[in-house]
Amino acid sequence: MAKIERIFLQSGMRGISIEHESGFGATVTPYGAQVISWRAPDKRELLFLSERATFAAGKAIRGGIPIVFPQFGKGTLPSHGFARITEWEVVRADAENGAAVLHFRLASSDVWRKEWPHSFTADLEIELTDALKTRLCVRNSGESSFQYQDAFHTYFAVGDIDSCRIGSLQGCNGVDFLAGRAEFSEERDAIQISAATDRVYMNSPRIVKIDDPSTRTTFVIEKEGLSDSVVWNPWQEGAVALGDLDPSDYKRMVCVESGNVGRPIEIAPGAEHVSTQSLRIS
Ligand code: TA6
Repeated sequence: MAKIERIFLQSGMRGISIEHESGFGATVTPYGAQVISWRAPDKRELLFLSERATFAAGKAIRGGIPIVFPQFGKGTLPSHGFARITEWEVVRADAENGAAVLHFRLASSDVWRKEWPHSFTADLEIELTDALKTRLCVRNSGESSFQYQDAFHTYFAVGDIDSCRIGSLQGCNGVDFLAGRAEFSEERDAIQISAATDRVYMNSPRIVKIDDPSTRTTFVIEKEGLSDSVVWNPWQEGAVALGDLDPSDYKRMVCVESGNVGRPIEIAPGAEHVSTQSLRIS
């Protein structure tokens, strides 16, 4: 049977801790509807969360699975959009068929209407079994079509970035954000990170894997309704510049983000789009 517990995080922020009978656990805060912890049965943390992460209104929490919506990266809105710096409504927190199920909702309000004048509802469902599933349904509740980008900006905890291998992206075309958005085609069957990396792989496979030999872990990312994968590591210079990472944190994390980045999603009035990611370890 799944366990659900309401808790308080650092700086008094609310959280919900969940555990599945398999022994997998997770912690989610309604602030940003953000997963900040995903734990293996042996209690090992599978997601990276910076010890310097701020848990304060208006600031993004560095780690876990930030929800990127409605904008990826920089633009008219704060970086990666307003969803991750807004309190979501807790619609549901209980067990269903043995899984722990959380449901959060965010609806358009006047706060960002000037910068993003669209009416929407966003529903995020999180389901914990021996996998961690996040499902974002965005519905257009307005009178005109709008476009948006979304992503699960997942920070995977790794033992040693030098020995990690990201597979399944060979043959993808992409854009390198650190080389003036230069286009590239990925030749490697296994990508190793050995410097600051910030690349979007367009139309990436439904399943992308990260091998972390130092912890004998393979992360299996399965996505649907999410066309692209972003691979990011700030490396040491980027970690220092961000301020909410320890300078050596780049060795212990890698972001592989399932998103709709290259081509925004467009939904007509009354229509919706569902983006789903499921994470497992093997
Ligand atoms: O997903 C990669 C990226 O867009 C990088 O360019 C870097 O900005 C990273 O996200 C973190 O962004 P944040 O706004 O969370 O500091």
